[in-house]
Amino acid sequence: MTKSALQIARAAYRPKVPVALQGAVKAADGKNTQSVADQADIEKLFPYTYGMPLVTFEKDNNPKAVAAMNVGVILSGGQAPGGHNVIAGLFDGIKAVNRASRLYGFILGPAGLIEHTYRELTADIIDEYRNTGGFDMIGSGRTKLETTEQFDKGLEILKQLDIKALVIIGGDDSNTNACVLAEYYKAIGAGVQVIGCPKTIDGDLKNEQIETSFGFDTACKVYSEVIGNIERDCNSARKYWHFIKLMGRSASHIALECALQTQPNISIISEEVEAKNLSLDDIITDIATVVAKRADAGNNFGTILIPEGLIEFIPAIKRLITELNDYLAKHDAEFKAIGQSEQRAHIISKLTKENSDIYASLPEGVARQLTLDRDPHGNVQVSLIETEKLLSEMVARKLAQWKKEGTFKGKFSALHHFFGYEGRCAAPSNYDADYCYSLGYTASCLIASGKTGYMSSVRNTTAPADHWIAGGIPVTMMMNMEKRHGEMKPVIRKALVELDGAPFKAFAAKREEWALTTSYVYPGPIQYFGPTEVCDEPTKTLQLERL
Ligand code: FBP
Repeated sequence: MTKSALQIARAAYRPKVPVALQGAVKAADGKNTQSVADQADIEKLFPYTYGMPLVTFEKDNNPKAVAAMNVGVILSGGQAPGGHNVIAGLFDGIKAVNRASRLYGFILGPAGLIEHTYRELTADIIDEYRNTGGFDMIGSGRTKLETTEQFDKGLEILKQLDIKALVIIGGDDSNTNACVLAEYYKAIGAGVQVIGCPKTIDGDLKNEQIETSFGFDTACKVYSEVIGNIERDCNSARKYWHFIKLMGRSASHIALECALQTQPNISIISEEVEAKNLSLDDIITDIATVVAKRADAGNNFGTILIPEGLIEFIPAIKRLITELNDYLAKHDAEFKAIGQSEQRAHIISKLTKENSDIYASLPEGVARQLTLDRDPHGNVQVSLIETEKLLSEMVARKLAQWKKEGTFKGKFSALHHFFGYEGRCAAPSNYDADYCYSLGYTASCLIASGKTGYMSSVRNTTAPADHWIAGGIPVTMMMNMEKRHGEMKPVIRKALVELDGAPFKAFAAKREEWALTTSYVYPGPIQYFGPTEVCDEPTKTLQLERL
């Protein structure tokens, strides 16, 4: 395989690790824990894994010999930079405990466990992938691991390979399922531990114990680089408004972080839209007002960031999506049997008056996108909805009306971008390379300590890496009950942007200035070699949260 010069140089990078992980470790159990809410319900559903203590790893000066262990690993869900380093850390960790330990990777996500497709990950394979982006070492997938049939099928191969523990690297849904699996295997005495690792570029798997999910740092830096480049182009040509949609599914953490890094003219934060009960027209009016004000100052250009989940947070559209979800869940086959040209009219005729009116007012393309297949977790596939075009089209209409009325005298020409997939497989930044390696290594320590139903955790990550704290958090601690597909389910609480949190407040204090002035910041590409302030800086979000 031909490699780029950077790939070759980067392969030699040695991730920085916490002091505690630099030799033999022992687990120190902390206080017993409780779930963040709905304690009685969660305890009832997880009698074997509820209430376990927090764990911290410390240096062990009198290590005992540990038997070799076979471990399985799964990458679940969307790609996120650093996944290969989690696996490398896990591999090095189990080998440090006993050279005879073995690691098996299940192919293409949870499906590999159910279908018994796997490969043994030997040292030469691991070395090929150290510090690289992507999940291609074993692939990933979105199959949900949720039924006892799947768990039992998985157990067959785990037993066949004499696997003592399974590490599931995934987001909130995958880690919830990992915990259900841990509970089940413990309940039936299967003798297989299950450990989770917090992955997702979306940044929405975090809480008091999990500072951030891996991949968020690198993905935001990649997007901020290109947003900065666009801003500079925008400020050079001075003739376009750039509407940039950013991945992140529901939460707006990516949009907020990129706004803090690049200081665009407008950034929409979905959580604020919902809290203020804004309508689509309110959002359009706000954007058009900034466009008009900038035009008055002779600036017919600007940059707007839009979180991909926005439309689900506009309360009226959320109600529409809820009704659409219910309708499509019950009448999927009937709906699919209707010709595409008839589908819009069909939906309009089936919805309640309020929702039908909103649906009818949406541009054709967006209306159709709202009826496309849901993902396996039942979510609308927001990355397929062209919100950036929806907004610019409606802003253009509003400005045309204002022009007729004589209140807008400028020009408005829009360009559209969507940044998502470009950032998910980038070579991990130093932060993600170090963080991921430590998460994987910590997972091996949790396994060696006999833990199950835990998520690997590495904290204090705004400090230099040797001061980071490695440990484990019982997954049940992060859970609450939420309605999913009409039923109450135990799930890890998703972290949305907090409007009283430091990152949002820092943005809100500056956004009016950024709207009217041109205060763009150009972060440039991720640097892998060079001074620490250029190469190792964590996200602004994390720095502000930990002030
Ligand atoms: P995860 O939550 O699985 O990490 O996925 C994140 C994400 O990149 C979202 O930001 C995006 O909406 C979605 O995946 C896209 O899904 P797909 O890769 O299936 O197109």
